[in-house]
Amino acid sequence: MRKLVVLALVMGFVGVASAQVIWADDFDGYADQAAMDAVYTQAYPAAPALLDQTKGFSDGQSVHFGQPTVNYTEKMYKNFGQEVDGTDAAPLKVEFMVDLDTIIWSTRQYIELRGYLGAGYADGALEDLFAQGFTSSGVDTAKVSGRLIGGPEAGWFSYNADKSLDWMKLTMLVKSTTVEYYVNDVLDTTKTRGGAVTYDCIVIGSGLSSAGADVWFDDLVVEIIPEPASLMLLGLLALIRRR
Ligand SMILES: [Ca+2]
Repeated sequence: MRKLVVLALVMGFVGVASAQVIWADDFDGYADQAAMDAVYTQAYPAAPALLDQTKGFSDGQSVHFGQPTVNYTEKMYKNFGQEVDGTDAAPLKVEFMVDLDTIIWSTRQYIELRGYLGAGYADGALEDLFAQGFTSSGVDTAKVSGRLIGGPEAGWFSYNADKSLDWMKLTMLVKSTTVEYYVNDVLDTTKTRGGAVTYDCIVIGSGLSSAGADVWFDDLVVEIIPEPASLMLLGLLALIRRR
């Protein structure tokens, strides 16, 4: 009987501790550009964000941004088909790998989590936005850049972390009243988020001119992660089971 109770508890916490994946893409499964374009919407179809079939982080493919000379080029988005939000108990995580081939001030490429009044990209007013990547003005352009548009700290900001020529893992954790920005799993900056808003799409690429560096994004994950307390309990239960 006791074993059954422990098993039920473990199953319960496994349920709590399993991340709820909202969107995930390693860009590895696309046979060609058309296959990726069938999954994402290109904001500017005449100058699309490009599938790179020669380079990736954990595999051989990624999404690649060259050096667009004009605005309104190279940006794509994915609507989640649902509204999501994060809390302290269950943060909403946006994570991806990014690579640069040159460290130069003029790079403008990033990934954004957006929330519109309606059901997805450009459906009514833009209510909130968080970004990670690189921008070229109003920040220390030697560093990684981040952005939020709501709350008392709205605007672009510079990370503590420098840009790198190695693949970097960038992570945003949207919690109840804060957003945490991480580089390679290390907390870099914490900002106060605006009011309660739900999020409905992910946007890849700035759509802006971006001279000097090529940028690749890979291994994108948007998910709601379990609270650390649940993970700790799960670990404890696993220990009890082992004993
Ligand atoms: Ca990949």
